[in-house]
Amino acid sequence: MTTDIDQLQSELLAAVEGAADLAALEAVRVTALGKQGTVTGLLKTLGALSPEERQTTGPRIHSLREAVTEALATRKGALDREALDARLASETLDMSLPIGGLATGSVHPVSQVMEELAEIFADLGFAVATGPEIEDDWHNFTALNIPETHPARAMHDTFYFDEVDGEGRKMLLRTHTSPVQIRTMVGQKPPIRIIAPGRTYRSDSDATHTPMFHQVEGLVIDRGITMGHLKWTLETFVKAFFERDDIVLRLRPSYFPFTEPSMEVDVGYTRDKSGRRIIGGAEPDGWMEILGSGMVHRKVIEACDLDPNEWQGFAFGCGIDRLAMLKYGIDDLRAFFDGDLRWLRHYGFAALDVPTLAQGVGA
Ligand code: 2NM
Repeated sequence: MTTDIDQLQSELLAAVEGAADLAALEAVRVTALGKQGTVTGLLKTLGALSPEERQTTGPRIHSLREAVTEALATRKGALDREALDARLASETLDMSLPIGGLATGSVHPVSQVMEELAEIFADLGFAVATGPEIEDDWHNFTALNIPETHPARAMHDTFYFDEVDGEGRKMLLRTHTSPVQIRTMVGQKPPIRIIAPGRTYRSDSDATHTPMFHQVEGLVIDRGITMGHLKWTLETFVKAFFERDDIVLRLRPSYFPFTEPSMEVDVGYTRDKSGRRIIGGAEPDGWMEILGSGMVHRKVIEACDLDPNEWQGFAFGCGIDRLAMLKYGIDDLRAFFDGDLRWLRHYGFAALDVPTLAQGVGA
């Protein structure tokens, strides 16, 4: 009997040790401790033994059961850990994988530049304002001191709708973002500091003009605003945008109906070794026009129900598409709106890899 029990114990412990997985271990458990199990069978024989035999054999069988139970628990713990390790190894998600392999899109250069503009002007205290792309001729023209006879109002320049709005105003696709400035001046009390970026529309189509293009305009209205504030703001903006300090601006007198005085703003460029124009340089080789600006005309301030003797301001406007071309070296405007995936992959920015002002645009 004694040797049977010893023999059985070493067989069972070997089987427990040898169980390759949880299913095999469970099979060993049933073989030993199940209803028909070998150890269970031995326990059942105790009742038929004489009291003396029970005293010697009983403890041996119980210790057999304990040894097997403990071995089963130990082995189960080891197999559970192995199973968890295998799962962790096969199910990990590598958070450091480059998104290039997973990303399905990229940030368009126009969106990229809009983000940069918002960031630069936010630092100067400007909010971003938006408005409808379908406008009425009061907000787009009349309030801006653009006369009925002005060529910009002509059918061949502006996209008009057949309908008029509830107040009998002609409906059109806005030709600039200036109506956003008008809506802001009508709707909120000065001081005002905003930029208005967005889509604009003109009936124009050639190598350098698309019927839809993007503009950003800026507006400051406060007491005692001067041309000095305008010049400093534009200089600060241009230097931040092109990321160099040695940029010279040239202000040329000009004419816009909505500003007086008005001026066009040129940036000085120099040439690199291969003769390409580079924005900036203390001693410019030539000038590129990039902005229009001026002091907001008192008739515009009056049209928005503000007193021009109390409130003055400056405004400016420029083409975002052109800014993007100059900054990122893109030479074909029409490709901006073709939706060619190869172009977007080449010129697009990764959503999580947006160049910041601190980081620069790199080589
Ligand atoms: C430009 C040039 C000059 C301009 C003026 C206004 C407003 F609404 F305040 F009168 N908004 N934008 C402006 C002035 C725009 O773009 C070339």
